[in-house]
Amino acid sequence: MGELKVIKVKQSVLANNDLRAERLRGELKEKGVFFLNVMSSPGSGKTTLLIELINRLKKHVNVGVIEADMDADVDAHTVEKATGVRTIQLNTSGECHLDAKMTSEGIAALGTDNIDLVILENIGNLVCPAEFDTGATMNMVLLSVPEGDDKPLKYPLMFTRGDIFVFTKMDATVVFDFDLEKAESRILKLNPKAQFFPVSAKKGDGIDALVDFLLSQVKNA
Ligand SMILES: Nc1nc2c(ncn2[C@@H]2O[C@H](COP(=O)(O)OP(=O)(O)O)[C@@H](O)[C@H]2O)c(=O)[nH]1
Ligand SMILES: [Mg+2]
Repeated sequence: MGELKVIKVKQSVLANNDLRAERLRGELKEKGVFFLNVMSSPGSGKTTLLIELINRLKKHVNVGVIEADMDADVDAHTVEKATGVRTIQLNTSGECHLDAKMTSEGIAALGTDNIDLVILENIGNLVCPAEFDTGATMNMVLLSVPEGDDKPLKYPLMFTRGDIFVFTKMDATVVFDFDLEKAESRILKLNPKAQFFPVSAKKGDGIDALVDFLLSQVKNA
């Protein structure tokens, strides 16, 4: 019997994706567009936080939004209605991640004329989106208080991929035993350069600090 041929499909898919993502990052940098990829589990507060952020950011920079979901378009309607900024919906037809090709198509559909900051609300999932470089300038990962401070232990790749980490629903610490210091030290073990922003979108706590940080990044990009 001859030797069995084994083809490492996933590796080549990821290598191709990395190339495409680098190309997209370069194109956006040339155009002066900052691309923020927002990742977290479903229900952790992405849409709610983005509305709060965008309504403050839009006074200083021009924002465009890409909402990604497997099939739905409810978040795109919600964000557009609440912020008035240019928003499109990407549907992946059942795929649980976005790759650089899909984000390139999304950004082309959104259009980058007069846009300084493109925000992508990625598909709610702590596993698949972490595997694919979208071409983003920065990855912002959310962890909500009700999910628990152990999630960096269970989903290490996601917590390695993030550049900044937002602890959401901090108002809920009164009913959940979420330990902020434990969460931070677990993330720092995976990702020593991680930066943290505890917020409550419901109460408004911590939002201004995150807005100031994002503005400084967009303006210095
Ligand atoms: N208590 C509390 N609830 C929040 C906060 N942010 C979002 N939520 C709620 O969490 C649920 C999911 O929020 P959503 O923004 O849709 O999460 P997404 O699925 O990650 O986009 C909704 O019922 C929100 O009202 C917060 O800061 N505090
Ligand atoms: Mg959402």
